[in-house]
Order: sequence, then structure tokens, then C-alpha cells
Amino acid sequence: DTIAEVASLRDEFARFLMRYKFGMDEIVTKLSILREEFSSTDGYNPIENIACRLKTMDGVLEKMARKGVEPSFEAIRGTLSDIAGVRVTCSFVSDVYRIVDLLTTQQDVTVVEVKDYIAAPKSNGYRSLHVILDVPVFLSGGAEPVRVEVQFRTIAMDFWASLEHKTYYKFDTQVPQHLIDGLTGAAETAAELDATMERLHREVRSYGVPTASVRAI
Ligand code: 0O2
Repeated sequence: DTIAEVASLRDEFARFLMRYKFGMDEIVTKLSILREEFSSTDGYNPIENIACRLKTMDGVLEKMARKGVEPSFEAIRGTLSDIAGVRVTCSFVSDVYRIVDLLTTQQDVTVVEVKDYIAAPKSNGYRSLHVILDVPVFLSGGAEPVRVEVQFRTIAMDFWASLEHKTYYKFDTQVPQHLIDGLTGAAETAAELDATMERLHREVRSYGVPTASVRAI
């Protein structure tokens, strides 16, 4: 009957989403390994934070509706690249590129697309580097590639993006123009801060003094 069908479909959806969780876990593990290795060998950690989130069934269906695509499992797989999302926050822009490189050159990682909104910011000022990749997940039936979106940004970019996101959430659609302009201006200020911090960081490192206070930088 219909109820049994709905229950079975929901279970199938849960199994479908579980693969994305596994893919996300694989990427988080890879990043955590890099982070731990850096901390123990270099005494300097280029990764400030690793966060992840999995889209819910409702979130997936809502995005498919927004894109106007009939939501079969095949269509979802082909249409959505951010069911599994990982966000990596680094202190400095140079660290973003270093970590992107270390992750994307790993043998089992296949890069599908790179969107470098640091090199080419969005018109509202949004900066981040997005990598869409496939990573194999080893299930009882064999290996399956799973798509994961990884967003890399600095602490300053993350600070900006979270306020910008909250602003749009608060106003629903119509955000007052002075707030839009203010946010775009703040994105430029954040980028200037990133550039200054990078320069200072390089200078501090150039002294190369392995005292306890400098080792943590
Ligand atoms: P959430 O809640 O973070 O998942 P898509 O919309 O993914 O089909 P598009 O436009 O090519 O396709 O994707 P894009 O712009 O490369 O990346 C989308 C994600 O990047 C967003 O996901 C945000 O997380 C982030 N992002 C992109 N632009 C902005 C921006 O202007 N401000 C902020 N704060 N975040 C941004 P979701 O699904 O919108 O949200």
C-alpha cells in the first residue's frame, strides 16, 4: 500500500544520503590527517577549522524543486554537487592554496570543478575557493565515487560570509541597499586584512626563531 511505499522510499533515500556522509567523512579524515601532521612536524597549523554538513532529504528536494528538475536518485546525483559539504578555514590565503593542492593531488581524489572566488570574487564581495570532487567510498558491494563540495576560505572570509548569510536570512529577499553596499565594502576590508596578515606572517616566519612564542605562529 501507499504508506509502505512511502516508508520504503524514505529508507532508500536514507541509504542514498548515507553514501554522501561516507564521502564527507573520507574528506574530513584526509584534511584532519594533514592538519595533525602539520601540527606535529611543523609546529604550525595551516588549518584553523574543519566543518561539515550533510543536506537533509528536505534540503535536497527543495533544491531540486528550485532548479526545476524532477528528483529521481539519478537526477539528484547528476544535479547537486553539495549534498556533502565540507568547509575548511585557514589563517592565510597562501594556506588555502597549499591545502587545496595537498588534497586535490591525492591519488584517489578526482577534481570535477574548481571555482576560485578568491582570484575572481563574486560581485557582492564573496570570496572562497570551492572544489567539487569525487572520492571513492568502499562499500560491501565495491567502491563508489561520491561527490563532495569543499569550500576553502580564510578566517576573515568566513567572518564576512557568515554575516552576509545571516543578513539575507533575516531579510528574506529584500535587503536594504545601504546594507548590501556596507557588506561589499566590508568584503574589501577583509581582503585587505588578509593581505596585511599574510605579509606580517611571512615576515615573522622569516626570523625563524624556534622559541615557544614564535613556534605557534
Ligand atoms: P549552504 O547553506 O551554505 O549550502 P549552486 O547554488 O550550488 O547550485 P552555484 O551558484 O554555482 O550553484 O554555487 P556556488 O556559488 O559556487 O556555491 C554555492 C555555495 O557557496 C552556497 O551554498 C554558499 O555556501 C556559498 N556561497 C556562494 N555565494 C555566496 C555568497 O554570496 N554569500 C555567502 N555567504 N555564501 C555564498 P548554498 O546552497 O547557497 O548554501
